[in-house]
Formats: sequence, structure tokens, C-alpha cells
Amino acid sequence: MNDSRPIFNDYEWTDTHRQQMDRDGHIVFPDLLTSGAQRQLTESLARIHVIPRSEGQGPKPTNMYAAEYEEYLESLIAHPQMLELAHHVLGDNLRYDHCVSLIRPSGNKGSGWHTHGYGEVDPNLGFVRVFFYVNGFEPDDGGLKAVPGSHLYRRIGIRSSVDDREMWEAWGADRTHPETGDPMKVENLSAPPGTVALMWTHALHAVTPRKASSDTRWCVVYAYRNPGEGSNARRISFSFEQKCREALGTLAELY
Ligand SMILES: O=C(O)CCC(=O)C(=O)O
Ligand SMILES: [Fe+2]
Repeated sequence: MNDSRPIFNDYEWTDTHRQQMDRDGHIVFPDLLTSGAQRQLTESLARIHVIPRSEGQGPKPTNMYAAEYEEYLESLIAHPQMLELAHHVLGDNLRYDHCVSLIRPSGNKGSGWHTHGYGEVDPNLGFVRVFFYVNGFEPDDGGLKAVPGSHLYRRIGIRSSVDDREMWEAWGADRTHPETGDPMKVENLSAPPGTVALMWTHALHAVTPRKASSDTRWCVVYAYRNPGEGSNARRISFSFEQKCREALGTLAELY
């Protein structure tokens, strides 16, 4: 479970990052992944992408349990730089929740607007998604988009197509940023290769389709949360939890 080769280039976590994360609900760090990590991640994701359906489906789908199928992906769960970043966002006490591959080949349909839940009754419970956009994306080509401020509503069950108008209909009222008072609007993100994006899980987000003429978008998300509640998103098999107990300590536990 140990691979301590650096995954991130130098960066500094500042108060501005903290404020941006809490105000917008996400931060994009372009060019954070080292070239070595980009290379290794591309290989690892390509490897799990071709695992035959017969082996990678059933109760433990390859994409949902990506780290359980590939050693390098597994090694990043508790990589010192990964944990340092997760601690910056979540504070001292955290749990690993899931590692899901988000591989979008050419022509992939993207993803409709949605939010994810956790800790609706206790807003002190944070849940952060750490996206590794290994070969990046353009706004109109497998691009992540988000609505800054939407995370503060901690709304669950919002679902619509990728179309922004449909999303606003599904969202309904309350279209003002609760802290700044500004009207909320869609932000179409860009990500050069090596981008890491952090996002509070309650943020409203969607993914634009990948163009038929584009290559595969290689991406994986690692999710961490403060313990305290059961998590519907958690994807850790019983045997993995047992196997990792010694290496990860409490990191892979539910509470
Ligand atoms: O594929 C992406 O860029 C984002 C997928 C997503 O919505 C998620 O993992 O929460
Ligand atoms: Fe999502």
C-alpha cells in the first residue's frame, strides 16, 4: 500500500483557498499532478478500463471500487500528499469514502446536473471530492461545470439533464448565494492536464459530453469525509476494509 513518489507539484494551501472552497464550493488547481503521477495514473486507469465485464461487474463494479482493482490507485488513498490535502479541507478527523474511476471515452454523454449527500442534519460534517483530471478537459468537451454557492444549501436529490435551463427548473427557488447575496450562476470550468479539483459534495455539478473526435478523458475521484454518519456513497468492500485495517488505521472505517 506504499508508494511515496510525489503526486503533487509544489503548492501552498492558503487562507484564500479555504475561503474560496467555502464560498464557491470548489477549487481548481491546474498543473498540480506531477508528470510522473500523470503517466502512472493514465496507465492505471487504462488497465482497469479493459478489465472484462465478467470480472469487473457484479457486486463490486470496477469503476466504483477502482482502487481495489489496481495497486497504484490503492496506494494513493493514504498517500501523504493526498492526506495532507484532505486534511487541509476537512481538518484532523477524516475517513476515506470511495475511489471511483471517471473515464470518459470519445462520445461519452457526460453527466446531468446533480448533488451528492452527506451530513444534511449536521453541516459540520464535511465531504470532499478530490478529482484528478489527468489529461484535463475543455468546458465543452468532458468539462466539469458547477454552481458556486449551491453547496451551502446542502440539497440532495437534485437531478436534471446537462442542460442549464432544466437544471434551474429542477433547482427551483433560492438562486442567491447565501453568503455573498450575488445571483447564483453556472461556472464552466477548464482544466489543463494535471489538474486537481476539490469540491464539496453538496455542490451542484454536471459534466458536458466528450466530443466524438476527442481522446479518452482519464479521471479518477477520491472522496474523504468527516466521520459521524453512515455514507451512501461509501464504496469499500468488507475484504478491503479488513485488509487495510493495519495499513490505514481508522481511515477506511465507517465512523
Ligand atoms: O466525471 C466528472 O468529471 C465528475 C463526475 C461526478 O459527478 C462525480 O464524481 O461526482
Ligand atoms: Fe458528482
